[in-house]
Amino acid sequence: MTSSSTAQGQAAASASPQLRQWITEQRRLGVLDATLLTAMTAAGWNESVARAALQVAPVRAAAALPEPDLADEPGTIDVGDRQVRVLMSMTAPRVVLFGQILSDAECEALIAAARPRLSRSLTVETASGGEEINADRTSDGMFFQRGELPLVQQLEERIARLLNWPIENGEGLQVLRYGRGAEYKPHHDYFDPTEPGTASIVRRGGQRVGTLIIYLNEPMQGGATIFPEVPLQVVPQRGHAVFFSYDRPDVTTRTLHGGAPVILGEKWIATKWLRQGRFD
Ligand code: PD2
Ligand code: ZN
Repeated sequence: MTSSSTAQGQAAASASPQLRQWITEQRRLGVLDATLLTAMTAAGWNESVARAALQVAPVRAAAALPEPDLADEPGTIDVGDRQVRVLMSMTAPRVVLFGQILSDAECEALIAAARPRLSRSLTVETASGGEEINADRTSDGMFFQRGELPLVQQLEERIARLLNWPIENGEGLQVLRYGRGAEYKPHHDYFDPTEPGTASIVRRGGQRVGTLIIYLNEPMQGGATIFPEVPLQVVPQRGHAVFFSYDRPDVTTRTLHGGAPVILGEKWIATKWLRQGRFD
């Protein structure tokens, strides 16, 4: 490799995912690369980094997915106010297991804030676009508004940095409690495009493209998150999180997953679903 191609490679590596995503979005809006280069250098970007970013940024936003930066095989990822551990990753399906996304005290605080607001979980009913009680999902749950509490805001900022995905594309954080025997039978998190209600659901924010399930406590027995087609079983550990993404709303993503019944104790999780676009 020549020294100039090494320098180019270094410049490309310093073009942050956020910068690349911004370029892709501007291109989608019809802004020419020459205009983008002027804007980036005016904003203080080094010109070679800006040129490299233009080269590596995807041309079409549709291909972009939430994704942690694992190219250099890091053991931890800096999310601003915390180092999140990378514990396991696989590519097909894309599943990554993280540690220490929340401290024990933060897990307790989220549970305490959510507990008084729990009610029986509903599932989105794609046949109509409404919500319904579903025998496949026997947990209790609640949603926080985005940024509703400082802790929620902090967690959302961590997730955005961890997965290189805008906060605005996230649904409100959902907290779920599974008592003994409660479960969430295997399902996909994307909305089935063949169902009549899906068109109205995806009008706000587009399809779901990724899920982060954060474990807030540890059931004594049972309650694993399962991916039957992989097969993979993630045992809940407080402060850990499992992430998976799906680039199309189709079974071939092999992202079928469920919450196995809790046998002993209870299970608390927080789920962040990520959409293609702004979920306002
Ligand atoms: O609680 C779980 O492990 C689980 C399993 C499947 C949660 C979800 N899906 C979800 O929140 O989408
Ligand atoms: Zn799910």
